[in-house]
Amino acid sequence: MSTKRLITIERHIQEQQKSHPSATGTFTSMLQDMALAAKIISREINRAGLTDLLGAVDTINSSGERQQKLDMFADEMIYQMNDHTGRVCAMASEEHDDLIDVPVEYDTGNYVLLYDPLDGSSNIDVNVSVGTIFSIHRKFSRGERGTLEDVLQRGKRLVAAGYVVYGSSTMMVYTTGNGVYGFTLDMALGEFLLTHDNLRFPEIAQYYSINQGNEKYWTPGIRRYVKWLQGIEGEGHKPLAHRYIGSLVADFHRNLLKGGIFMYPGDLADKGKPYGKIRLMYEAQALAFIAEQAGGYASDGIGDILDLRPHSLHQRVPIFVGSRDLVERAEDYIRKYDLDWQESYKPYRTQDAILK
Ligand code: P6P
Repeated sequence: MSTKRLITIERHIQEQQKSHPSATGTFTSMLQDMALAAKIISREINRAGLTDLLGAVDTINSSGERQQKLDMFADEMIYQMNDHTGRVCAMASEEHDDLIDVPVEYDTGNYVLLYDPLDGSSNIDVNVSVGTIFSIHRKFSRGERGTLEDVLQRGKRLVAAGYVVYGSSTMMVYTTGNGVYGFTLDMALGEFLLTHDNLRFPEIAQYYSINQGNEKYWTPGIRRYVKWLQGIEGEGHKPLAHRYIGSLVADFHRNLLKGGIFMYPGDLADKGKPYGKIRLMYEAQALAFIAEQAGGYASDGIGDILDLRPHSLHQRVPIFVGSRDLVERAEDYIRKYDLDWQESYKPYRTQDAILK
């Protein structure tokens, strides 16, 4: 029996609160309730095949994707954990077109919760890892109720971010700005236990993640950068291995532990996804904050994703996230070979926020 200290996520979050003198129990309880939601979602994912929770419903989300039953379950679970607590002034979810207001019968609080309740859900039916992504901003608008301004904040202003990966085991990884910590769910105890203390990207990266099926739409810079990653172009360095699960959280998590880069670039300007596929507000910002806290970096190909001034709730963003040296090299290739793409992307990148 290991004599190492068993630290539950609840206790770790309490400890973390002490390093935030201004933090109140509210913020701590939000994180603890996210852990509870993760346990409940994990249980449903693990038995989905047996309780007819698999498969799609006939609604479409903001991304134009057919919603899976477990998407809806996860979304409702996270919403119900927070709508009545008086902790949040507003929420935003991939599964809702608009800002989610706190019901008028409940008090509001000083935080905004953004979440993708079940990312990669199209993989559920084939038993591939999926994930939950969340991040927390502090309210700054003057009114009692939250506004879109409270949601559309730059990633640099995040107070917390995390994800849950529902894989061979269920793990919750979070940061409040003092490093990144990973917890593994002990199903017998029903507790998330600290298993990855102060996670950092390894010095040497092993993997690169990109959908090779989109190669015909890659810009010249991406094409050349991938050749560099493969060791075909460049100074004769060791090639990286290609790993692409098609589930952002799972790919990000593996790259965080083993070193690597996840990319979903913007396509050639006149193709399907000139700004990529990943959403800034409830996917990219959270992973960028975690990556930065773990010694990595996240870029849209031009600059730090955490510096981007958001303009809309479901705005997409090209993303290069992971080991800092790999992300910076991607920026170099784009800067050198993708001037046309940069010119076509910049107006979208810097457009004014739509607050009405
Ligand atoms: P593609 C899942 O739908 C998702 O948003 C991410 O989890 C994943 O990384 C990406 O899309 C996969 O997209 O176009 O490569 O299938």
